[in-house]
Amino acid sequence: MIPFRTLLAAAGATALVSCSHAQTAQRPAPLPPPRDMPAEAKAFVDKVNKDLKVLWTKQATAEWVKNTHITDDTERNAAWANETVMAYLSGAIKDSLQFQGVAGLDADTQRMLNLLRLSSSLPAPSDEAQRGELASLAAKLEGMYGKAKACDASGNNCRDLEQLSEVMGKSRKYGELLAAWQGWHDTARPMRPLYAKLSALSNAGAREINFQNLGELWRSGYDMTPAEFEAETDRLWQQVKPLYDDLHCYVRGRLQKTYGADKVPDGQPIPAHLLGNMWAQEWTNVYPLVEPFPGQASLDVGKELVKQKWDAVRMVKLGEGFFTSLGLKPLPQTFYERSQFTKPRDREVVCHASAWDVTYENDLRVKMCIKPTEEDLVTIHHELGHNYYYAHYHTLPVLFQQGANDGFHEAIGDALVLSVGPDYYQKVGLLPGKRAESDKALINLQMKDALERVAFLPFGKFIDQWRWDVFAGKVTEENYNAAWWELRRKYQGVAPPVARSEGDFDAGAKYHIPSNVPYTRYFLARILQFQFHRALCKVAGQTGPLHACSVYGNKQAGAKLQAMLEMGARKPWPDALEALTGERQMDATALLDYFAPLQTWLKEQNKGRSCGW
Ligand code: X8Z
Ligand code: ZN
Repeated sequence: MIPFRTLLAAAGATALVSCSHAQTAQRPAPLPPPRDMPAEAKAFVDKVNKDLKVLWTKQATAEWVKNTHITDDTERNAAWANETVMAYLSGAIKDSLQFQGVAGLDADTQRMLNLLRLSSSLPAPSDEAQRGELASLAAKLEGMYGKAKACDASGNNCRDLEQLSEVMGKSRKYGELLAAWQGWHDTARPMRPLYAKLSALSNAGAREINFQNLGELWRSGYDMTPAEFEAETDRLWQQVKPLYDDLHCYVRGRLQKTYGADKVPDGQPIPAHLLGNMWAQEWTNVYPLVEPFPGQASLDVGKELVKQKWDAVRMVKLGEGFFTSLGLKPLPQTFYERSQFTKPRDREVVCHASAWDVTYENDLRVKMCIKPTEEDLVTIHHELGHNYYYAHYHTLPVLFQQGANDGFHEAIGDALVLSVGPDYYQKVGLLPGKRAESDKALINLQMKDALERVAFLPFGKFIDQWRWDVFAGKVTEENYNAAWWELRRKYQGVAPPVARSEGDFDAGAKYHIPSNVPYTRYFLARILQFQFHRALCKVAGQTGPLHACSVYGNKQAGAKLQAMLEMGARKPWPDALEALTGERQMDATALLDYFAPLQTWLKEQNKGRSCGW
């Protein structure tokens, strides 16, 4: 395949020959016909779409193989494929600049030109050696994360992230939690210099395509200016912060009862290893410690999954069943043949869950290391949300094969899980016995939901706050770790359980940093999913409180959802949002409505406490 810029160069050479001929002729040769720029632009994006489909398929194939079997060879192979894509994109994006500001472009062409410039979250410099270095750094960092293990001082008794996460979720022993936390965070220390180089090189790549830095490129993907987008995320955070503060205050009070006020003092951030999760991003695992009404009905789906010996395929089929209940098509049979559902015993893999369309033609897969837990059941729905988005837009040109914005992609599966409650679990046999309906049971349920979805909000916000500052040069390698903890303290109200230094690289202990996946998408998704849920409930004709609504089995809701999924990235995201919800702004009022009963209860509980940190 010939990259488009090679063709352009050839055309340019021809024009030069005829020009020199004109100088020697008796009569001036007729002027070349004026360029039809709109038509050229259209032809250009057509060609780019075709080229990218081939290149991205090769890249995704190499990435799939690497992610499901990490070796030096598969890493190198993936790095090569990435390098080829990087080289093509830096050429094509530069070529596309000739169409900037050209009048008369059709809307699709104009949009695809913009999307092309934003299409890589890791743009490379045009210098070949630098590009090669960037590609190999990216592959290496992701591999380091995937293979990382915490071993004891003698190098024995190694534990991987899955094992350490189990400790983080289940143990209530301060020291045991600390060892698991510290063990994992130590694995990221060697990533620090590699990450510094990776950000310098991709920043240089971003500058070559006229962004001030990589953060500006990332913030440009939202149909508004980067500054407007940053202000928008701040506005959304301010909408939800009071609810987070109420939850933080209550949870800290309860953790005090378990670990003592000396370990969890009032007015101070919570030690980051006590919240049931390696990154304190979702707190569901501490539910038993904070349960509002012990003994009242609550869900323990994990226990049932284990008791009834559910395997991974059965869990995935349950997830698929939610989507088909809405009238969406079953997943292709190849999905079940090609996916990785469980962790292979005999090789290293990247366990962090992801969803794929390897050929951009409905070759759907998930890659997970599923265990019979409620957390994994929720993640399955999340991943299938990605797969169903892919399934609905795979006939569009590849530049449109994306979510309306990346937050939309992350929100689909989660929005459907908002319809999953006791009724649903009872129907599918995961909640045996009679279920109680009472105000107390509702608060228990909402608490569990909030530990997942409300606790996450500041985490979703601060990660890119850190990276935006790194890319802008406000945070340098000398203060990576200090800046990381400053933001965690400010947004999450958590603190490191032991002193940290600039020898540590705690950011690297979170998948999306070494893998270079932008993170604001998850913050947006936690807000959008409630907006989607509210809209789907309205279509389904449900008029009760938002937390009580379920759209399971509702075909009208399904049709409305499909109409948005089919748009892909063809239209600006406010158009897609309007198609589903009638609204054109991201807005957290749906989330606040949903949690209104819990927030009232929390405020009551927190009376007389000194909240904040
Ligand atoms: O990375 C993910 C998904 C894949 S897109 C499993 N999530 C974020 C995380 O794990 O940090 C989903 C929730 C937030
Ligand atoms: Zn996702």
